[in-house]
Amino acid sequence: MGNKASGKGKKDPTILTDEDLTKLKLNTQYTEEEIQAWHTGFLKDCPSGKLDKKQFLNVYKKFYPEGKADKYCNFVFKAFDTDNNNWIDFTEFLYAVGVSQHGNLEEKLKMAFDIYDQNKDGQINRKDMIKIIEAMYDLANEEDRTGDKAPDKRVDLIMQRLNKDKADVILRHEFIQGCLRDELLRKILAPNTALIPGGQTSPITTTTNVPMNTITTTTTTTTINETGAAV
Ligand SMILES: [Ca+2]
Ligand SMILES: [Ca+2]
Repeated sequence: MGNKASGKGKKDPTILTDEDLTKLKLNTQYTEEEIQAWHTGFLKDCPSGKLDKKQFLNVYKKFYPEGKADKYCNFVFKAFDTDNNNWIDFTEFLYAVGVSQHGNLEEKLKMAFDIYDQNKDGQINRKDMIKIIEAMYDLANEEDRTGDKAPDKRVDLIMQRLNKDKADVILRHEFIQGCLRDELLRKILAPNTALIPGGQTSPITTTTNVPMNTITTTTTTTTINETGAAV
């Protein structure tokens, strides 16, 4: 086995290497033909092979003309950009789409965790969580942030239910186990559910015809109100 693509960032992002293909076949349910087709579409929208934050944000903005998408978009972008190089390459992109389309609940929750865990150290704290709740409110154009809707109140509730050992941070397995056993938590925390109130679809990019809600997937069919919070 060669390791020609091991030097990440050095390889040509427009090229789908054998290594990429193998990885994607292993980690998604797409066939080789499907992967190739996605790749062609991806390059049409992103000829450089790089989906950058600006482009990503433009899609979100179109989708949420009333809301302020910037913050939330940043969270999602960072979660998709698993190697932290500030652009989404094709493998990162298709992995995210794959989880959205075919992932089981646990895989989707893992992705939700990644959205919360912005510094990628495998844990989320109160501050992280408050930020994302605020970003969700922005996205939904929620003005009322008082009483039960206050982000810190909401986070109190989450921490209470999620954080059984009362530590300051929530680890990945705590998050996943907590959301799996607690539907209310899932409603609040699975941001991909909250992201698409009403379950609209929209192209993530103009020509790849990836429905937005396959990228930002619905984790469950739970009902979410306009604030992105559990009803
Ligand atoms: Ca990247
Ligand atoms: Ca973290």
